Amino acid sequence: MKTLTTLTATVLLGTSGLSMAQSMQMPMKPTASASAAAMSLVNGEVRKLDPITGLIVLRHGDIPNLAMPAMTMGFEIADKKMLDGFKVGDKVRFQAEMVKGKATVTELHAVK
Ligand SMILES: [Cu+2]
Repeated sequence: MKTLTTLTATVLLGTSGLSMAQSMQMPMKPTASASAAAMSLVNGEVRKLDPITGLIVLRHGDIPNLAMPAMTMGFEIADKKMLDGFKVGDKVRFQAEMVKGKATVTELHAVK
């Protein structure tokens, strides 16, 4: 009985360890998983972008996690590489967070 209990605990630990590893990989793999959907991507349209300075201006819908209504505004970009392939007028879905006091796009997806 004691052995069985220890085994169960080990299995549970192993499972939670795995899901933790998966969630830590999330920012690296912005694929359409259940977790990504739960992070409430926001609809937007590219109005301006500057890959040199890492600035993007988006006309965006409500951003619940920033308590922000729809507007057009500039964002920092978490990684300038994220702007690769985007151009003015592109429809996007994105995730924004406050990073060091600045509204920063942390995820950016093209909408086809
Ligand atoms: Cu805004």
